[in-house]
Amino acid sequence: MHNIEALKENLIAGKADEVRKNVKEALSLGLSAQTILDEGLVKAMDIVGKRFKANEIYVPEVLIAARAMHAGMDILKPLFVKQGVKKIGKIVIGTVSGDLHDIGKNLVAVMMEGAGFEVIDLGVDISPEKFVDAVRKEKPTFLGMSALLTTTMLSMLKVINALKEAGLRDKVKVITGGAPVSREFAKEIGADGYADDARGAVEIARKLM
Ligand code: B1M
Repeated sequence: MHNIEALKENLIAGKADEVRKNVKEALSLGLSAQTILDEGLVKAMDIVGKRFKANEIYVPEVLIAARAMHAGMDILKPLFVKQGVKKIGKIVIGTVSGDLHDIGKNLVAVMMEGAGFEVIDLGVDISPEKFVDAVRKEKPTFLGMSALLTTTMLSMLKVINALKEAGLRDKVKVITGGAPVSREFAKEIGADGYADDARGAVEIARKLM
């Protein structure tokens, strides 16, 4: 079987060790890290998402698939991140309050790092207070927020309001993203930018510099 097909099947089945092996094999066959990410890991996770939505699989299966995705990403990450290159800016990033989805946010973090930004990843379920504290402490160029649930996307507005209250809103550019977030929504809540994927996040950051 073609290596990428095997990788996808193993990711969907949540076989982290196999995924690690498949990613290493794909690299040794000369496939680029970007191709393995786009055509393998992300496509497989898309299939997982569709099956989850259709109630063909449930949270435990999705969780082990997510773990397998992270296992693959861990191998690719150093290949995206250039060592010793002077950083062109800093981004504080996190998934908003009440939301535990981090695969997309992690991809954005890897791509931003690869593009030469210093990334401070706060993790998941980050409260407005924590975002504000991090902006105060780190003085980043960008604040990136990710939300995957329609019930948590409004937390982004809470963060923006909290930044205003802290007198920090004009000190940082706010970038938003995640499946339910749209350009219109981002504009409505007063964010500076929106991206629908990780590469788009890098593009918008470069544009806003
Ligand atoms: Co959740 N989940 N989930 N889930 N989950 C969704 C989001 C859902 C759409 C599935 C569905 O029912 N159709 C649905 C949300 C419905 C809605 O609100 N409209 C849903 C639900 C309901 C839930 C629970 C409530 C389920 C339950 O418990 N009953 C629960 C909530 C938990 C919580 O957060 N409080 C839950 C739990 C989970 C798991 C823990 C099992 C797992 C998360 C594991 C993890 O992340 N570590 C999970 C997963 C994996 C998914 C799906 C299947 C896949 C998400 C994903 O990782 N996609 C998802 C279905 C789907 O999206 N199709 C689903 C791959 C990833 C690469 O894409 O995250 O979109 P994505 O990120 C992209 C872009 O959006 C963008 O770039 C990324 C890379 O290209 N992007 C940004 C993301 N952040 C960005 C930030 C930016 C810019 C771009 O700037 C800063």
